[in-house]
This record gives sequence, C-alpha cells and structure tokens, in this order.
Amino acid sequence: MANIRLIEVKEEILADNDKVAAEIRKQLRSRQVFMLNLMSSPGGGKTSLIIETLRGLKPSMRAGVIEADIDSMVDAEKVAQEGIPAVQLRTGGACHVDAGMLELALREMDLAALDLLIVENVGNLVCPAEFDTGAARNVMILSVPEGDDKPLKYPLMFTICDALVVNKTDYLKMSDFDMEALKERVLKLNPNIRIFEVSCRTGEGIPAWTEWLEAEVEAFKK
Ligand SMILES: Nc1nc2c(ncn2[C@@H]2O[C@H](COP(=O)(O)OP(=O)(O)O)[C@@H](O)[C@H]2O)c(=O)[nH]1
Ligand SMILES: [Mg+2]
Repeated sequence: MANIRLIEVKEEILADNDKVAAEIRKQLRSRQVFMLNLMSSPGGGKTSLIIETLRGLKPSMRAGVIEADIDSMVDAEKVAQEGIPAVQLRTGGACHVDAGMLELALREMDLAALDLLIVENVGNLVCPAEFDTGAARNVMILSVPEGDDKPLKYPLMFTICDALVVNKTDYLKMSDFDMEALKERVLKLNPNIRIFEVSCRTGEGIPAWTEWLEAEVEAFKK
C-alpha cells in the first residue's frame, strides 16, 4: 500500500481550470469586454432570457453570445436570427463549460467589437457551479415550475452567483411556489445576491433586469 500514489483528480482539474479562467478574466479586462456566465437547469429559460435581454438592451451596447450544449446548434441559430454574433460550443458530453473551452470560443469572436458577451452554460445546477469561466458576473435562472426548494438542494450554485433571475413568473398563479420562502433560502446562502422576478413570456420584470445588466457593464468599463 505504501507505494500507491493518490492523485486527487478533481482538485487538479479545478486548479488547472482556475489558472485558465484567471487568464481569460485578465484578457477580457484589458479588452474591456464584460462576460456574463448564465446558468440554469435545462429549460429554465436561458435562451429565452438571452433573446429578451438582447432585445431590451440599449442599441449602443454591442453584445455577443457563446452557446454551449452537449449537442446541437439550435440555441446559437436562435441567437443568430436576432442578428447577434454567436458561437456554438459543442461540449460532447461535458456537463459544464470550462475555461479551456471558452478560450477556444473566444478565439472565434471579434472582442474589439463587443461590450457584453453572454455565455449560455450547459443546463444543470451542479457542474457549472464548480468551474470558474473567467466571467465578470455569474447569473443563474430558477424557473417557477422547478420549485422554491432548489436552494436547499443545490446550495453551491446559489452561493457563487451575483444575481438570480426567477423566470416564468406567469406560472405563479398555477403553482404553490412560495417566492418569500425562496428569497429567504437564497439570501441565507448569499446575502449579497440580486434577485429579479421575470417572465420571458409576458416580458414582465425584464426592464429591471436589463437596467441592472447595463449598469454592471458600464461600471466594468470605467
Ligand atoms: N410560460 C413561460 N415559458 C417560458 C418562459 N421562459 C421560457 N419559457 C419556455 O420554456 C422553454 C425552455 O426555454 P429555453 O429558453 O429554451 O430554456 P433553456 O434550456 O434554459 O435555454 C421554452 O419552451 C420557452 O418558450 C416564461 O417566462 N414563461
Ligand atoms: Mg438554451
């Protein structure tokens, strides 16, 4: 047994990832590009929120999108239809975007032409929370049909995010979702998180979210 060397693979992988993420953060800081890492469960509304955000941002804000999926190009196609530059990362089974993948995607983007770069991460509330992408801000979506108990089940995701967008508020009247209980659970994990209630279906709450995002981008560029 004395000759066995134990390698903690997860720690090694995360340490390597952190190094690349730090390089990306430095590069984007010098290029003045604000990168937003958007996470949620599958179907939470990431693509819908990206499209509503692109439509709601003031025209002077130059935006680009990196879409990540295990397979398929459907989300990048939807974004490209909005006339916005999009790159699709096919993760080939990986359940998250890591910094190495983003480095490849960034090479395909004209960073000089961007103020804001939104990354749609792979849909799940577990792995993406563990991998730093080099983003200036982490944002997650929780949609009403998923339930108000998710902060209890996936605490890390709620802890690492700067903002939580509660989406699909149009479902509230059909559900037992308790918004106050949700907020209490989230703020206990992360007292500084900003919480927005929106519906990408009705557009309710989208202006407050885009105003916050624009202010964050402007503060970053100063
Ligand atoms: N009722 C309702 N449906 C929504 C809302 N936002 C997104 N959806 C729908 O939820 C489904 C998944 O949305 P999508 O944006 O693809 O989620 P993603 O997998 O996280 O990118 C689609 O059918 C959307 O039309 C919302 O606010 N209300
Ligand atoms: Mg999507």
